[in-house]
Amino acid sequence: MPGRSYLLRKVSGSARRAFSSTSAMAAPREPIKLHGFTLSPPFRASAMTCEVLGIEYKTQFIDVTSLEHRKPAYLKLNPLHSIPTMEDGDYILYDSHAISAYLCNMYGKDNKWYPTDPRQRGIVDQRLHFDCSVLGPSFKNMAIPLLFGKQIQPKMVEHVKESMQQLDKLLGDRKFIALDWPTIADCHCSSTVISIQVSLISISSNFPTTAKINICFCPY
Ligand SMILES: N[C@@H](CCC(=O)N[C@@H](CS)C(=O)NCC(=O)O)C(=O)O
Repeated sequence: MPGRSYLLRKVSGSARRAFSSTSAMAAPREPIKLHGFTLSPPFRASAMTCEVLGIEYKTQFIDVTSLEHRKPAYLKLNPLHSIPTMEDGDYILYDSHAISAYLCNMYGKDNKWYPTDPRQRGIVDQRLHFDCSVLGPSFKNMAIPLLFGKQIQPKMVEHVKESMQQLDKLLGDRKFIALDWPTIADCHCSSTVISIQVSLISISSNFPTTAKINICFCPY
């Protein structure tokens, strides 16, 4: 039976090999491919992450109005049919928050956009999860009827208002949503907020603090 140190050496050896095969690189070998459409906040957030990191990317337009994202070609890439999906060579990833984190881990030139310090990263992750589970879904709920020309229910607007109130609390009187400088959490939250603002002008005037993050930061 092998000794403990032999097993430890073996495990750390494979961990090192696994790490070295995926360790950070300067730039992708070919442009990152992002499948989606620009009206989609998570798509724009992933595109924004490419832009701020200076990564070359190209957009593969997906027409959700003709349900292209539910067709076999797209489902082969992403069985969850969500938008966006990223292709980096033969590596495929979906969920925009995971995509942004991956791009920073893989191609980030410094630790500013997605800090490696556990406490700073913890705050950034909290904001990303907030966008993924609270802010984004409240908008998506309302966006689907909007996109297909249907009536929005008052409870959908109420839901958006509540999530904006929570975002306002997170932002306080600071300029950026997570830290004292912009991070990928700003890409994601500001992208969702700008879609909310465009869709519901009446709501956004009630949230002057939140409105500020877009004006300061959002390049779209
Ligand atoms: N958490 C996901 C949400 C993605 C999402 O819901 N995107 C919408 C477009 S904005 C979508 O895929 N809608 C079509 C569907 O869910 O089938 C992400 O950040 O990528």
